[in-house]
Amino acid sequence: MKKTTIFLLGTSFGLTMLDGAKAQKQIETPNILLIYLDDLGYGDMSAYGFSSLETPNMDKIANEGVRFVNGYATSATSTPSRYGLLTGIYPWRQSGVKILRGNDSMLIDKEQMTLARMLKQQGYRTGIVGKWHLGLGDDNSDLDWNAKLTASPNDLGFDYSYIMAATQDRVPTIYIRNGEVVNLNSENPIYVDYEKKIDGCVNVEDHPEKMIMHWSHGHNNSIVNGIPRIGYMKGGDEAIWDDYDLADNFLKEAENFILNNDNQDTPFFLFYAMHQPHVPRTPHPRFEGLSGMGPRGDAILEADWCIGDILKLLKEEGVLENTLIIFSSDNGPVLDDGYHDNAVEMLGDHKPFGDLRGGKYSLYEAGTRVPLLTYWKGITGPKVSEALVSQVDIFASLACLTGSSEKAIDSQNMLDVFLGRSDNGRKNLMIESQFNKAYRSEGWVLIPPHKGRNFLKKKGIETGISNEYQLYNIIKDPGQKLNLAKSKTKVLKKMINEYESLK
Ligand code: NG6
Ligand code: CA
Repeated sequence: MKKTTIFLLGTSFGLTMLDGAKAQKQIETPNILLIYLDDLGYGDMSAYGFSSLETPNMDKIANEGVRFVNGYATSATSTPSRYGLLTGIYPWRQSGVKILRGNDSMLIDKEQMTLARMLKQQGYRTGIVGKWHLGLGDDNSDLDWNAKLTASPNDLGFDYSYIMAATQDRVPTIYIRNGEVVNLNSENPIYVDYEKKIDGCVNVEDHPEKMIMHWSHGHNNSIVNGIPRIGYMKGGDEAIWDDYDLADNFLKEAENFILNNDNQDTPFFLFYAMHQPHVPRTPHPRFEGLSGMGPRGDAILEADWCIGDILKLLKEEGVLENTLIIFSSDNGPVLDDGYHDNAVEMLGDHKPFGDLRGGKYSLYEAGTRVPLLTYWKGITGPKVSEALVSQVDIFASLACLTGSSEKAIDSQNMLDVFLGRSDNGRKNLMIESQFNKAYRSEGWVLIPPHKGRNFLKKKGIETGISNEYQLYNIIKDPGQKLNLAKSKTKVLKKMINEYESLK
């Protein structure tokens, strides 16, 4: 891994030096560690001030780096947010970018520019460890888990990938390394079906007694390791993961990726896509009961511990000073997301949503406004930034940092903002829930009328959908309590015009 700083042009990072009439730009290539949690809410880590959990390692990144209070995922669910993060393109521009099943084909075209490909071009060794959820294989109608997959992260600029296909509540429940199922026994092939029950597979309907965890909604197909899941799966027993080892296993892979780079003087880019605190929540038994909030809280503590272990490794290896860490979450929090795990009952004073309205799946702020942190020892922070930034901007910002001329249509160069040197964030931002959009412009949020349910009863989350315009002053009213659409008609008109021209 890279321990020293490479100065390609100029001398002082981030500044433009005037050399006669010619401006030269400084370029740096630190290691880049992108830590991405799954469903971690704005209020879930203690640094944001709403949590009764103690997350010292996430807090270290927050308190020594830049902590964004107006940082957004592009979307209120996983697949679209990951698409926006990796491509720099708003996910709603491409049809079909919605929560994927475990056997859907890869959403991103193999030729498309991605964050990994751009950094690879700049000399990075690139890897992803953890949750993928952007589809695999060229065509899901003939997706064969028993052969090398025809499309995987390795076709999008990742030199190394060690992933779960979708989510831990979707089959197949297996690890995939560089496009091949890990520990596959060819005598016991894997079959996956999302349309119909596979004959002979252990499932909820035929074998309810095999469940050790119970579903509250949705997760009633195959049972793997006693946990009911979405989709049917049969075979592949040797390859099936241990749910309680997911965190340790991904951590080991992430750390090995960092360490294996030792003999090369190239920087690494690691997308450490953590699976916590998404359902089913199966923290390792050593975290059981530590949060007093049940598995959801314990899973967050487990994630925090993993992050601490990586920070320790970076320090021990002498590369913390030369590593830019970006930390965020793919969407907002949800308590009951389909399993009975006491997340609602044991919540206590903890506020996963912070002071925001809505949650995962929602057009209200808690759907997409997420923890967002940057930390580069000696360069960033400590700072709390109010600048408006989105994960979609990471592409252009890292392109600028590493001297790439690659561009992505929706990605704005926020490098100075991400490094805490400027407060000049985005002027506006499109926000997306499952199928609808909202629009933020500086201190205002517009939610246009949409059709659909305004409340997800089983999840206890307001969707933000209404048949009337909603307009909120998001600075004075972060909890979106007061709809000003009828009183602030001028602002409303301006917002509608801007929204219509963007969407
Ligand atoms: C939903 C699942 C939910 C979760 C989500 C994806 C049901 C009822 N709900 O369809 O449990 O898996 O998809 O979450 O099945 S995400 O964070 O990956 O977007
Ligand atoms: Ca998620």
